[in-house]
Amino acid sequence: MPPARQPDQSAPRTVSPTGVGFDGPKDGRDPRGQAGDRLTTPNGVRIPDSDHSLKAGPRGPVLLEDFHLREKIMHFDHERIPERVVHARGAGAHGVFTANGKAATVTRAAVLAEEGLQTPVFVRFSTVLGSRGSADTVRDTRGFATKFYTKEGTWDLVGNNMPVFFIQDAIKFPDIIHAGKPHPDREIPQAQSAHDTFWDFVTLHTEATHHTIWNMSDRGIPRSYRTMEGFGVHTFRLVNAQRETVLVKFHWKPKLGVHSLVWEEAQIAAGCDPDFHRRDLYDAIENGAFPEWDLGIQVFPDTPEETFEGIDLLDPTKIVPEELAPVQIIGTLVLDGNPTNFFAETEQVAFHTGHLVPGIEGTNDPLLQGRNFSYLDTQLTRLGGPNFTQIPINRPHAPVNDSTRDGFHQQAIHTGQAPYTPNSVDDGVPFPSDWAEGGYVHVPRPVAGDVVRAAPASFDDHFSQAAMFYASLTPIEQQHVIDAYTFELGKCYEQAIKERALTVLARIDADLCTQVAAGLGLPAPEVPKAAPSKRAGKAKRPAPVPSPALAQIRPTPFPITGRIVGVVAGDGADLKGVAKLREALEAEGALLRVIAPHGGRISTGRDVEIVERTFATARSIEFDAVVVADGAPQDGDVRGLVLLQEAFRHLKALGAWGDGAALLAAAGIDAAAPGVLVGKKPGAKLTAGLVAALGAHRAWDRAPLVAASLV
Ligand code: HDD
Repeated sequence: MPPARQPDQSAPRTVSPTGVGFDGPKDGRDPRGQAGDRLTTPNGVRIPDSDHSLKAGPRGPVLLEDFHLREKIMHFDHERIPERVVHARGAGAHGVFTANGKAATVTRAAVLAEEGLQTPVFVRFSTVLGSRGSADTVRDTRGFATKFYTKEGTWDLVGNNMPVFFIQDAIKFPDIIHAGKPHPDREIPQAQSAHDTFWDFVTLHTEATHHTIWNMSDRGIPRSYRTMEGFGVHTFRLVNAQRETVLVKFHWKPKLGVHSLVWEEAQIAAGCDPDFHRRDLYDAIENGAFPEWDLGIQVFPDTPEETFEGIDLLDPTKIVPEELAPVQIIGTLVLDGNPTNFFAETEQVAFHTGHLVPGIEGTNDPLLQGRNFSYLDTQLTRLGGPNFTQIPINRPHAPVNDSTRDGFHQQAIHTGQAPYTPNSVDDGVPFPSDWAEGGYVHVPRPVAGDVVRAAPASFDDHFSQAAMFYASLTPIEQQHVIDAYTFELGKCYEQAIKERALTVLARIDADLCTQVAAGLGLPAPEVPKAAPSKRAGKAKRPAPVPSPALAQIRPTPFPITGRIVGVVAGDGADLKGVAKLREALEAEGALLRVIAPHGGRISTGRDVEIVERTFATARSIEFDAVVVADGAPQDGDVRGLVLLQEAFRHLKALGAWGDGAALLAAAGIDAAAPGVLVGKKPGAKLTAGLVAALGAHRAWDRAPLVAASLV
C-alpha cells in the first residue's frame, strides 16, 4: 500500500527565539537545546563527573574509551564559525515595526502598507572593517541591517548609517575592502581606515570621495547605535495593489536625534571600553529605554531615465537632498528585546538584499545587483550550507513550502513524495501563486542594450555631492572633518598618497584642502576649475547648494532617554541631594550613576547610596554629563580631576552643588564656561539646566574656549 499522502512540508521543528513559528514540545524548549536539570552528553546520557578524564589510575594515562572527553573536546574544537568577511563586529536586538498606513498608496507590501500592522524584526548594527573582537568606536561606517519577519515572507533592509557607498559597481567591492582591511603582510592596523592602502585606493578611485567625507565627518564615530540614522542607500522600486510603481530611498530617523562622539572620546573608549556601543544598546534595552526610529521614504516618479532633479537614482554615491524630496514617515521601529544568546541570534543571523516581499523590488543599481549575488553566497561559507534559513533566527514567520531538500544541516523531516512542481503524486501541492494570490510577480520592465563593461556618464561626477555635504555642515562639524582628514592622512607613510589626497580635497573645498595641507605640512594644490572627466566636458564646477538636513548640530532639543549622568560623591556627601537628582533625571528618562573613590556603599549619617562606579572603573566617556555633589571628596585624587577635565574638553555638561564647585575649580574648570551649571542645591534649576544641556547633546559654544585652553 502506498504511504499516506502528506503534501504539506512543515517548517523545521526548532524554536524560533523570536517566538513565532514554534511547533516543538509544549514546554517551550528546543529539543536540541538545553532540557532537564542533569548534565548529560550530547546524546542525553547522564554523567557523574565532567572535571576529570577517564584514566588508568589517578596518575595514569587517559583512556581512549572516554567518550565524554572526546565529545566535549570535539565540540569545543569546532565552536567557531568564520566571521563575516565584512561587518564582523556587531550587536543585535529584537523589536517590532509598526506601519502607519501612509505607504498604502505606493506599495502592496503589508509590512509597510497596513496601518497598525506590527511586524517582528531583528536588527544587527555593525562596524565594517574590524574583526569580531575589534573596538566599537573606531572611525568607520556602521551597518544597520533589519530583518522584517513579515507575514508575506522575510524582507531584509541591509543598510548603513551613511546614505552613499564607496563604489558604484559591486565588482569593485573586493578592491575597496582589501584596501580598507589591515595590510596583508603585518595585518595592521585593525579596524582603521587611517593607513596607506585605504587612502591609496580612495584617492585613485575618486567615486569613493563622497562616502569618504561622510566617514571623516562625525557620522564615522556615532555616540551610540541608538543615535544613528540608517539608509537603504540604493533606490528601490515599490509596487502598489494596482501594479503602479514609484522609486524610493529608505531612511531610518532616530527619535533621539543623530549624535556622535568626539574623536578623543572615541579613541579613549576603544581602549577603556571596546564594547561601548554593544553595551549601550544592551543596557538601554535592559533599562527600558527602548531605542526607536521612524522609517521614512523619499518618493520619486518611476521614469525611464530613473533620475530626479538631474540626480541619477541608480548611482549609490549620490543622495537626493531632503529639501528636494522630503522624507515621508511610514512607520516606527522599536527595539525592545535583547538577544538571549549572542551566537544563536546575532552571529547566525543572515541578511540578504534579495530577501524581498511582494510590493518591494530592487532596481538596476549595479551595486545592488551584485549584492544580490554576494549575500547568499557568503552564507554558504559562513553558516556551512544552504539550509541557513532553517536556523532559528533566520526562520521566516510565513509558512514555508519550498520544495528544496536535503543539504548540510538539514533540520526538517520533510514528508510527501513530490518535492517538485507540477506534480500529481502529492495532489499538486505546493501550488504556485499569481499576483492576486500574493505571489512575488516582478513588474515587467523592458531591458535592452549592448553587452558592455561601462557606466553611464552621470556616474563620472565624483565631487559635487562631497562638496555639498561639506558645505552643509556647521563650522564645528567642518572642523571635525578637517581634523579627521589631518589625522588619517597623517598616519599614512607614503608622501605621494597624501599629496594625491590633497588634490581630491581641493575639488571638495579650498579651505578644507588648505587646512588639511597645513596640518600635514604640505603645500595646498590649486583648485581645478573644470570638471574632471572627459565625458563631463569642460563644464564649470557650480558652487555647492547646502542641504541643511545633513548637519547634525541643530538648535532643536532632543529627548534625553537613556542618557547617563555621573555624580561624583563619597562618604559624607549630600546623598539626599543625590537621591533627589536621580529621581528628577529618571523622570526625564535619563539615568544617574554614583561615582565614588571606593566601591560598595557610601553613607552620610543615615543616608546610604550604592556606589555604581569607582574612580578606578569610571571614565568620562561613559557619561553624557558629570555633576559633583556637595561634600564629595576634595583630596585632589587625580582620577576624579581627569574625569572632570575630559568631560569639559569633550563639551559635556558639568555641574556641581554646594562645595562640589571647588572640585570643578581644582580641575581648572571655569564655572562661567558654557554648559557648566553650579548651584547651592540640586533643585529644579540644576535639573532643568542638565536636561536642557543633555538635550543639546554637547555645549557646542564651549568649543572655542576648549580649543584655546589646555584643559
Ligand atoms: Fe554588504 C554584510 C551593508 C555593499 C557584501 N553589508 C553587510 C552588512 C551590512 C552591509 C549592514 C552586515 C549584515 C549583518 O549584520 O549580518 N553592504 C552594505 C551596504 C552596501 C553594501 C549598505 C552598499 C550600499 N556588500 C556590499 C557589496 C557587497 C557586499 C557591494 C559585495 C559585492 N556585505 C557583503 C557580504 C556580507 C555583507 C560579504 C558579509 C556578511 C554577510 O554579507 O552576510 O556578503
